[in-house]
Amino acid sequence: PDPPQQQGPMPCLPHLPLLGSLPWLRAHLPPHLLFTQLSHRYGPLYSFYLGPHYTVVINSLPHVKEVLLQRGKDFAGRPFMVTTDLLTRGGKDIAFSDFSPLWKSHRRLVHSSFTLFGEGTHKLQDIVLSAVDSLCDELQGSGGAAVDPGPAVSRAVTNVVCTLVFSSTYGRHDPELAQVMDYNNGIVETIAGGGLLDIYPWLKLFPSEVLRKLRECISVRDRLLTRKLEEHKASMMEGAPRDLLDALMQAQRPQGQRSAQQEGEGLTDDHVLMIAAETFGAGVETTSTTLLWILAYLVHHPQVQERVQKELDEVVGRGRGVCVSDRPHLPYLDSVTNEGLRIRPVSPVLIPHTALRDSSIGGHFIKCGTRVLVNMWAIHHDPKHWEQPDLFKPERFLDDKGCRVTPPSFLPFGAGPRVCVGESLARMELFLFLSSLLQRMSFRLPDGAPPPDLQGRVGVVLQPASAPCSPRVQ
Ligand code: HEM
Ligand code: PLO
Repeated sequence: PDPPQQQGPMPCLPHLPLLGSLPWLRAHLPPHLLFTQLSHRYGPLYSFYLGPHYTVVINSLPHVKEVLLQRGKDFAGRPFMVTTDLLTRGGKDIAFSDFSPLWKSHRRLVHSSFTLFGEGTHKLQDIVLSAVDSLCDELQGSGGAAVDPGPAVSRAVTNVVCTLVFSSTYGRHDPELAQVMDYNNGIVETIAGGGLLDIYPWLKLFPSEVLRKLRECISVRDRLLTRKLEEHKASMMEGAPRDLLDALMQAQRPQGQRSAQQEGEGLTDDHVLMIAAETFGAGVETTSTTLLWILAYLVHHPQVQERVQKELDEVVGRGRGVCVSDRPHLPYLDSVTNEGLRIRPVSPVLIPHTALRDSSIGGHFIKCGTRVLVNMWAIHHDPKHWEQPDLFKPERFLDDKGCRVTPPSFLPFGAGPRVCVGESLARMELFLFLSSLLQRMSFRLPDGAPPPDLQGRVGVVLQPASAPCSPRVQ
């Protein structure tokens, strides 16, 4: 049942015509921290105006459940943003596309295509293990000297996703790989940052450095992707998809009674390109960011790293590689991954949602079109749900007997109709990367170096600052 109608209106920040509440939202803090701070003053549910856009911010678990699950369908929309509109050719993707029957069927198609390399197959395992081989070589090449693992980890993850989406991999010094990493970084910095352009779309009529850079990155991406698409068209074998791009292209041409027939409906070449580009971008940025956060925390907490390695020694040993079927027997490693995703969620305010119809949150009326920001950071750091939320304590995800527990206030992938489509793929990949890295090497603080910074830089994802560490062979 719905909670009773609230007394009084929802707390709202002051606002002026045109500017809305922007003068009160000046960014001396990144959004997730600013929103958390405002919740101490205005309560867990409040609103403001981003320029003309009425926006509600959710900072407590019961309201998150209402918005994402109980009334998930009411809030499954996405706002129009200039930057994501450019990135996705007008919403021909999944993540930034507004709710529509086409979005729904394309989302389902991506989901089902993941079974190509999902759980139960050995493919992902082989792909990740071969990427980890080169990653270890590269890290060990430093001979224990201080290195920033960032670029090597990004390259390894890029190669895994490249295999999944295009069946190709890059050598370490391939100029095309550098180009891919460059354009991705450029997009992460410029996209959906809640910048003025996404608030006042008409600003795009004026020269803008952000838009110039974004357009440039997008055109590099498009050249590269179009070539991949053409190559795939020429070499594809009907009925035997090699990768996500094949699966998408085959769904474009339904044959006979195939059940994917409806899902391929309306799937133009533009859609195929945008969906492939997005899966590629999401696959790379989220996984590498999470891995780097976890490595930074392991450098801070050597006793946690030793416990992971002890578990690996007991369950897997050193004589063979880790495999997917080891995962159920490695609960501590999973708890470290979860604690990493809790304390530094890749996407601390998710992607903005909008109300698709008149609805309600916490008994307050919400008008169709309202923007809704879910501050998952606040939930993941709420002292009501977590003891000492700012400390890295993987044991929170284990019970007394060492078995896994998942608290309801842990939602790094979101929930409901817009939940991350890549969740199980991401979890499997994180498991394979972390286990095989830590089986082979340890990450330590270089002598005399300060511990890595744990604040993070905010782009479309929350990234750790580059932090040198000394990888040593186990
Ligand atoms: C959406 C988290 C990995 C593809 C999301 C959202 C979050 C998230 C928080 C937004 C949910 C919302 O707006 O309510 C993560 C995390 C990852 C991860 C923490 C890894 C650690 C991946 C991977 C892929 C992927 C590997 C693809 C291969 C997507 C897509 C959406 C999405 C397509 C948009 C879904 C929609 O709007 O319908 N993810 N993600 N993600 N994710 Fe992930
Ligand atoms: C990363 C840079 C790529 O060039 C484009 C891209 C596509 C999908 C985005 C991803 C970027 C960042 C992380 C996002 C993902 C969709 C879902 C995911 C926003 C911008 C998360 C964590 O929500």
